[in-house]
Amino acid sequence: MSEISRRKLIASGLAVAAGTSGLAVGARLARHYGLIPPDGVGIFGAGETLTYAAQRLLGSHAPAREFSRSQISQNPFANEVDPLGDEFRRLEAANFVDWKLAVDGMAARPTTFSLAELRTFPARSHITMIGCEEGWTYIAEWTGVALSYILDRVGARPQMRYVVYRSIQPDWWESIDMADALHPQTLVAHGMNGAKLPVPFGGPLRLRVPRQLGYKSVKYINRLTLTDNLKPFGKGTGGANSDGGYAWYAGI
Ligand SMILES: Nc1nc2c(c(=O)[nH]1)N[C@H]1C(S)=C(S)[C@@H](COP(=O)(O)O)O[C@H]1N2
Ligand SMILES: [Mo]
Repeated sequence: MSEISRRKLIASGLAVAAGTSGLAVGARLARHYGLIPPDGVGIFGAGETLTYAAQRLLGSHAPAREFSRSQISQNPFANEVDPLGDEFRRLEAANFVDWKLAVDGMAARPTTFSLAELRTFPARSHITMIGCEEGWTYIAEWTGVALSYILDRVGARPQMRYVVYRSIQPDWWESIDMADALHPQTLVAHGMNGAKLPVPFGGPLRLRVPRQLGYKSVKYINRLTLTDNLKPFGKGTGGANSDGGYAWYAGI
């Protein structure tokens, strides 16, 4: 961003602090930069749109805070999930050898990867905090394949704007935009604290999006869809959580 446009943005941010007229300015700016979140017409309206746009413009490359090994939580809290179902239990009984991650949509080479294959890809790790919107957090080391590596591998088309990710739990799916999809900390995670990712924490495979709240880190993922349009998915807001009234962009 040029210095001038950055200054303009900061000025409009100040206008926001000054009152509601600033919201209109911010919303206009957000539209100009193509930064209207898919749920931007939701109950939170312009204010939420502005938060998203401001984070995208001012901090789109800022990494989530990383911690030291000594800060890893001794007793991380796994949020309870609905019963995982027969198919999951069958896959688990066979050590997940048949777990697959399908990657489809706007890709030159749509591909289905096995877990074993994903484990041979270059791995990255980071020690970050995950936090639930309900208030609790823990710090863990996450290991996995950078989502950007997978996008590269399948020949993601430059027109794509979102990655939709789905779980074996049909009610759990989410999406992120390219700022998060290409961010080096966004991982298709298969490890936690030096071991295979345990089932309560989303094993065998979880999308780890450390720059957003916990509900964007969907567990038990089995499908990624590259798209330029979120409208055809669910109610069209971009995720199961935003379909239910939460924010689509849950930046922290
Ligand atoms: N498939 C699936 N993914 C999920 C959930 C879930 O119930 N099912 N819960 C989400 C919520 S609300 C949060 S806060 C985090 C919790 O992560 P944790 O269990 O590692 O603490 O996982 C998210 N991913
Ligand atoms: Mo949560």
